[in-house]
Amino acid sequence: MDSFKALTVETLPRRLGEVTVVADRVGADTSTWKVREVGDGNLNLVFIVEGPVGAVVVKQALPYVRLVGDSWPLPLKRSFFEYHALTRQEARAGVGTVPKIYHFDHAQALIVMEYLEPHIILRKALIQGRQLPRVGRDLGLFMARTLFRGSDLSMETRQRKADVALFADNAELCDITENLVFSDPYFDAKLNRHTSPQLDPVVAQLRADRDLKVEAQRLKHAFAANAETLLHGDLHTGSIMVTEEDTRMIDPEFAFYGPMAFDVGMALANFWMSYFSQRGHEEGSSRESVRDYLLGTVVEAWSVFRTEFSHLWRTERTGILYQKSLFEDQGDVLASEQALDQVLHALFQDMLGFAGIECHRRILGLAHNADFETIEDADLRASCESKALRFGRHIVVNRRQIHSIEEVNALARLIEKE
Ligand code: SR1
Ligand code: MG
Repeated sequence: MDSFKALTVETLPRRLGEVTVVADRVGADTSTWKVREVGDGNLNLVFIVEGPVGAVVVKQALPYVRLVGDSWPLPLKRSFFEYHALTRQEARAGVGTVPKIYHFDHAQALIVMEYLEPHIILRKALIQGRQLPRVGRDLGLFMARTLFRGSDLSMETRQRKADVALFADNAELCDITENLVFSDPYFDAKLNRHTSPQLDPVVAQLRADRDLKVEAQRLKHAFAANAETLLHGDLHTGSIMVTEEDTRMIDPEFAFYGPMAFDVGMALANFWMSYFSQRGHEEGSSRESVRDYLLGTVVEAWSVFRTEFSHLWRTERTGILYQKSLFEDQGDVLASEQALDQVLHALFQDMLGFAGIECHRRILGLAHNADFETIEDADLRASCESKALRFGRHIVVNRRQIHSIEEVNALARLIEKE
């Protein structure tokens, strides 16, 4: 087995030209290949390889965190987890919800996959003020199908336990989330940064907020201890590629078995952050309709998620939890509906908690969002960020008193107008 070597634009054709499936997709004569490195994420190399026959994407893990450098080593095995997560997501959510995989090389930590064109990253589209009509529905379906079908509500339990054990080895990526998401934002951690000194007073207030810190740790406890389903693990708007007609979820290298509400909370938080950032992108023309679109998309994603999850509950509940033999087979359909309501209610509350935490870490922690970072005017940026921080605090701490997604959006509108 060849030892790992990071690819470059120059070495890639030689290294992949002999892989039949790649040559078939791009063209056999590697001298005709055009290779670009386009990775702008925090961790990996990403190449687009184009040739006379077609194009592919090559994603390769590096043995360290790209954003920070080789002072922060990170295992290559994350590529193995990404590959296995993509295959499970495609099986559970359907062909066309994730990129097609053409080739996986374990030793080189690389995945050759479908080049999605003319797709762009959803976050970039939202910063431009584009309103993608399919994304709420597609995201809601994807989350319901992957989260339900990866859980003990659906899977054969021995197989699920084996899978939990397999993904438990993605511990270093979980460690990143456990620290960067749940703890660092709430104290003066070394890797923290916030770009606007104007935020100093609100940051100090959050870090002194006992209720918030206790809730953040309760949510961290759920993240670390509740191996409920196979999560994407990093489902934000930078992990979604879109056109007007198509939506694909990418980048599940943080995949592991955790609480269902984590993916949903992280995804919706990024729409709410986009909402609070829009004021910073108005440049003379109002973004009111974009703001309405974003809150509408949140409602759609959540209600499609709920409806599809409920449908799967009623039609595919083949696992060890809430067995039909206890409920429907005894003629007690209402018991099954009561249990479903309770599961969805708990999921909604935890979703709000995870969403609020995600808002905080993207403004105060190491890994920020371009939604805010690309606002040049420092005062305007700080005002947008401060609203998102206050919104986040409210939905974390008061999540048990909030009963509908419309209530959350009404709160967002109130804070946005302040
Ligand atoms: C050091 S990695 C920082 C962040 O980038 C990834 O996309 C995840 O969101 C992670 O938290
Ligand atoms: Mg990523």
